[in-house]
Amino acid sequence: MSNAAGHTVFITGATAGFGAAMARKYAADGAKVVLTGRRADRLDALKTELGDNVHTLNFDIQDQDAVFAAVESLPAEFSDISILVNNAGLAMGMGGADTAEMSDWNTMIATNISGLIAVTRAVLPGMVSRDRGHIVNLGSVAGTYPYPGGNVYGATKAFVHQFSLNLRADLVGKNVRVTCVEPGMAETEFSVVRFDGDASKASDVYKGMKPMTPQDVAETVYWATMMPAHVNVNTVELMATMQAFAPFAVHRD
Ligand code: NDP
Ligand code: 8X3
Repeated sequence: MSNAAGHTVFITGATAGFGAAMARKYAADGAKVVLTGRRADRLDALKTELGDNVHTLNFDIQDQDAVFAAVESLPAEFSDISILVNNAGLAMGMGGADTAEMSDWNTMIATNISGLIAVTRAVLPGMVSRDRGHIVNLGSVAGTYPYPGGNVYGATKAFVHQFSLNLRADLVGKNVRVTCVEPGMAETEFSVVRFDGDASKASDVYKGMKPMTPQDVAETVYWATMMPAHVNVNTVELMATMQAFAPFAVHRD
């Protein structure tokens, strides 16, 4: 196993949760990190905390022009991205498909799918031309196992899973690896966002069970990227020990 010195790691959604934990992990291990998100104050705080090896980019991933402009704007010392972590994403609502807000569905698609592919498209040519790279996409167990209210969120994560495999297909023979990391329940701001700022509904999600932590997921991403160069970890699914699978639903009269 190598360590992260000599890497430039571009992490989307670094202002909270998994992204912030990954920023700390890679920076502590000697990487340069490029941290993105919409909350500029949090990016500034991370820069103050983590020091000179940090460059921040403040943009909304739903704005594809802003994505390409942000990647173009990188100063030379941060432009040779060797690891891209496509982490920014969100769930909005848990209503049924017949009552869910179209605007929530559109925001999830614009962020989890359109934003993720834009960052990938902006960063990938540099990786291919340098013949060095690793893209880690944040999928979810929700992309594999359906649950009530998971409708469009789960479908966006199924896209992330398949996009990751298809990237592998396109990149075979090039020195660019692709991994999809697919966690289950982990306590971050995810549920606060999902329930539109309702902190008590969000904390109920994790009541009486031990969820995973952002550090657990950061360790997993780090592990996949630090495997020797001839190994590609395709997919990692991880869950809290206290979480498992539902039985099939059967409606009876
Ligand atoms: P958090 O809500 O804690 O963090 C989400 C991050 O995404 C924030 O930094 C946020 O930054 C960023 N983000 C969201 N929307 C945008 C946007 N439009 N433009 C730029 N950045 C954006 O959630 P998690 O850390 O839990 O989630 C990270 C990823 O992991 C997501 O893709 C999520 O779907 C996935 N995931 C989460 C699980 C969980 O249980 N927590 C389980 C499985 C997968 P800002 O608001 O500053 O823009
Ligand atoms: C988040 C995990 O189980 O809340 O992607 O859908 S779950």
